[in-house]
Amino acid sequence: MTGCMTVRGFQIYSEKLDAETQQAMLEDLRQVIRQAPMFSPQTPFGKPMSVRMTSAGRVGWVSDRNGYRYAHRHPDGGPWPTIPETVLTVWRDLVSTDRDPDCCLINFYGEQARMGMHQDRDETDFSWPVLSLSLGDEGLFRIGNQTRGGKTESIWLRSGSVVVMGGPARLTYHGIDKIRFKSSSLLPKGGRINVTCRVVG
Ligand SMILES: O=C(O)CCC(=O)C(=O)O
Ligand SMILES: [Mn+2]
Repeated sequence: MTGCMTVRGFQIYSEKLDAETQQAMLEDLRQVIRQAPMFSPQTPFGKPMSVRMTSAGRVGWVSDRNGYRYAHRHPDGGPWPTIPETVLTVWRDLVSTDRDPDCCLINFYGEQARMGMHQDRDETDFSWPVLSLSLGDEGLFRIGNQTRGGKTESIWLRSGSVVVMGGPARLTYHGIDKIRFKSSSLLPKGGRINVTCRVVG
């Protein structure tokens, strides 16, 4: 495991999770997806998002014509599964043992998927960091500023990379510009999974 570097307050562990841990986490996430299938959200403006997603935890993140928000139920009406232990272990290691996250959002990026520059600001409590775990193909992560625009820095997140976005970086703009499709063999059909854990408040 290599160390941690800090880019604009984002703590980046590029090789945090070893191959065995990645495989175990993937199996746990597949179990979550079986209970709470991935869906394709729409932005509040009615545009389909290129990323597919689902959640585990007390609440899940959803988006549709009614806005971006946390919901107690999956869009199908079912409950969200509990957050897998493999994910909680990383949270307790890098963020806190005092409390677990409320939401574990699972994003899937196919070959053409991306995520535009945004802030994570649908939570009511910003005092806790957001923990991000990457599995599968590499994704080009762009880090901006506390307000939209300005110079940015980009870094490739690979399978097993972990990012902690806390303190002043909690409200920094960020996004995913592209995926290096089939750069990893973890997901046999290619693609990238990103898991973000948040205290919602
Ligand atoms: O895919 C990533 O690495 C970032 C995901 C993200 O920013 C989010 O879900 O809010
Ligand atoms: Mn985000």
